[in-house]
Amino acid sequence: MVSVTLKRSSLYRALKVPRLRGISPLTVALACLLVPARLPATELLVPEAYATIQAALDVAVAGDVVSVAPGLYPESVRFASDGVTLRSRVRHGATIQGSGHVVNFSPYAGTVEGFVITGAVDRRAGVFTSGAAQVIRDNWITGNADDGIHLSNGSVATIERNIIVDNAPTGYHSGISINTGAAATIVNNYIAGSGVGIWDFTYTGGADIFNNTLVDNANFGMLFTSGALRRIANNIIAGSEIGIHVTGPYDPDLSGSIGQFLEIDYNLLWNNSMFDYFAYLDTCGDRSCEINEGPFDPLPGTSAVHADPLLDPATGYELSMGSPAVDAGDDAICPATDLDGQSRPVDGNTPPDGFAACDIGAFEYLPEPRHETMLITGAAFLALLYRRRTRVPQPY
Ligand SMILES: [Ca+2]
Repeated sequence: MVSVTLKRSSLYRALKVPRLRGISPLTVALACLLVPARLPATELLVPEAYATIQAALDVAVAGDVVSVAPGLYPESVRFASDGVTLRSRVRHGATIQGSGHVVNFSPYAGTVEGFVITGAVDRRAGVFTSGAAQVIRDNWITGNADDGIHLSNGSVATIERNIIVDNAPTGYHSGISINTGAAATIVNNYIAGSGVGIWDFTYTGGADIFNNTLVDNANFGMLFTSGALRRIANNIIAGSEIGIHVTGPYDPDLSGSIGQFLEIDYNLLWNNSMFDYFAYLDTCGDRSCEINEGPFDPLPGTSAVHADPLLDPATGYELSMGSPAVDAGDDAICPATDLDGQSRPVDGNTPPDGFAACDIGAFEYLPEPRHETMLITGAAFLALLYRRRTRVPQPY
């Protein structure tokens, strides 16, 4: 024992490391080797501490938040670690203007929220993922020359409350493109002005698609070319050539009925110039006997609405009073909020009928205070006014 103590003392004298009462100097030395250069769960401030978003992403580790002040950031950015959150401090206050994939997760998991994302050149996407799990939330994705969001190679993404407008307006350029092996949950997004609103050709992954509003996507509102089981409900799909286009199933195990791999119900389809639904069926599973079954209207499912959604002319996407989308959705899958973060469901009838039912689409209609509703109590009236006035994008 004595000899060991002497050896340690000699070591620390030689290194000029002071002894700490009750703590082995050797323990301290080992701990110093194990402690990372920077503790996790740090907030990295751009531009206060890091001049560019990329500089912060390059040093961020799991649990960190890269917090970006309002302003224009002319860079394409790429995640460099798993589990990092890239956040605009003010919703839509910071703009990332790139030329390649503007926000590129590949191959990492992470979150991007609150940005304006713009500027991708041809064959590049506003947001690009490959592998791992991502959350893409509360962004305004616009002015990209190809897909707004492009998922690939096993990516599993949650895509919610994004405004995806005026990206490439032709061909198969999509607001959201879900490629081979990827999967997604797509909720409360507004998608307009692409060639395709949502294109799913995963074959193995698929997407659940709830409460989105898709308008004026030139060719297809939604295009499905694969056979994964999924549900499409509570969506508004208007102003395309074909509202929902289904090809397949190609998997023999799923052959025979579109209903076996797609559950399509509670959607509002309107003003799609060729067909609301169009389907090819492949009953033998190898495409050799593919037959044209379209227009197939309605596809299996219930409670479809075929009427003008009466979108608010002031915004182009919120519902107006009396819209057939109000209180017409499936409450079983109603998200807790709408695109603006408004709690849902809300009783949208005027006067209220006492039932808070989910609306179809990305926005929950809030009844205006009207003469007919003046019998409600003063407190409820003020609450309604307050809710209406706060229905604008809020900072986090
Ligand atoms: Ca409602």
